[in-house]
Amino acid sequence: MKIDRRRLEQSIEELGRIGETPRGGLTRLALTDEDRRGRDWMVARMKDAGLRVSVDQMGNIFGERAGAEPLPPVMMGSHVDSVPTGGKYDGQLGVLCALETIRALSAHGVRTRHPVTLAIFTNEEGARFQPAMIASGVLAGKIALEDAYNARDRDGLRLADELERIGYLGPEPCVPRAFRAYLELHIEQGPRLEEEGLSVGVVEGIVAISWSRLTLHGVQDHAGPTPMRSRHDALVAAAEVVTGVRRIATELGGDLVTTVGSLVVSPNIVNAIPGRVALSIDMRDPQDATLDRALPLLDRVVQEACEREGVRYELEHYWRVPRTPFDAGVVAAVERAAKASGAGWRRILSGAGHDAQYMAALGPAGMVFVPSRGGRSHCEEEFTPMDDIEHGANTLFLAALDLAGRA
Ligand code: HGY
Ligand code: MN
Ligand code: MN
Repeated sequence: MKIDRRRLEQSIEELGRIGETPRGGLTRLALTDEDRRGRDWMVARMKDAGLRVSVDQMGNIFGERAGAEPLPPVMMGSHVDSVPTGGKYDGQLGVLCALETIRALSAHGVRTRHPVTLAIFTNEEGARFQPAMIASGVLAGKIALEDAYNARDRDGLRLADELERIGYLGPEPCVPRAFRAYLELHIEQGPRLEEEGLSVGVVEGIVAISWSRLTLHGVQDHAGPTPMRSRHDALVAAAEVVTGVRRIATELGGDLVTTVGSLVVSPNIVNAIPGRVALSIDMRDPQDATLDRALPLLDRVVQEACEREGVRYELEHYWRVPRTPFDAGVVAAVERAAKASGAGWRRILSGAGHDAQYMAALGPAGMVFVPSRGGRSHCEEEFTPMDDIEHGANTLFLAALDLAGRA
């Protein structure tokens, strides 16, 4: 038994057109009108597939295919929101391969013992509202609903109000729910599978992640008459923080990665000394202990940069997800499925965060990776060949069938 490659390819093309950018990428930020259109398209396909669709308080969408027995479901999911000028595969592939798995079960007339549920999680990317994976975080009981509701985007709009506005503030409580297993197919977003000519990654776990936000308060002044000796330039301090964050990664070495991805300057004009800079720091490592060493180094980098420039600051380490090992039984089921699919595969660790990270706190979870061309992601160049997608989707299908059992 296999998935239907053509039907899957067509769904990828159709969903990929909602929020498509002129260069063939995707901008579908959480809770925007494009996100609403993407959600509506998915809900229509889930109903076409005969699923019982429900929406919870965080806008997470669930589509359940009944099982022969009243057992906890095998859940498969991912996200449909993207980063700005992102790609059409991050998140999209996970929900569409899960949909295709369900369609294939029906096409082959398979009744499973456990129900099979498709899940679509809100705001996985953390691009519009922070932190990332906020809705699976609430579902896992790791983030308070009120805190999530009060998250604001750069225009000051509240997450709850935007959920309401697009019509996806659902009635179902967003609370932990039992499941037999959670499976997520996702692009690797790194170079390993492609370098080794493999189609499938059997994911053993996800790295530890830390997000911090830093606001630097200098003295806004005129770029002309203000003597250099009396300046307190928030952007000069920020520049030293940016290079200091990179230095932490080079000094601690290993697999630690550090990134300043967002930097907002005000007043951000040619002829004024920047009075305020807000920036983000993302740090990740396979070991929590390394992040525990890196964070005090970050504190020191910020303190020294601000002392040199006479700038005040607020630094908040506001999000931390521990290194997440996946359930050995689910990883073994994914490995069996990869072997049965005939694809080239290897075990692999995820350097990107996923909703599976929070779902692993609730029950047995695992992931299936497919390659990223050139290892690229979170960019319009993001791409995965259909042959690899087919292998990954068949692996997901076989793993879900293995875990759900045949009636
Ligand atoms: O940040 C991440 O790793 C994911 O793309 N949200
Ligand atoms: Mn993703
Ligand atoms: Mn992503």
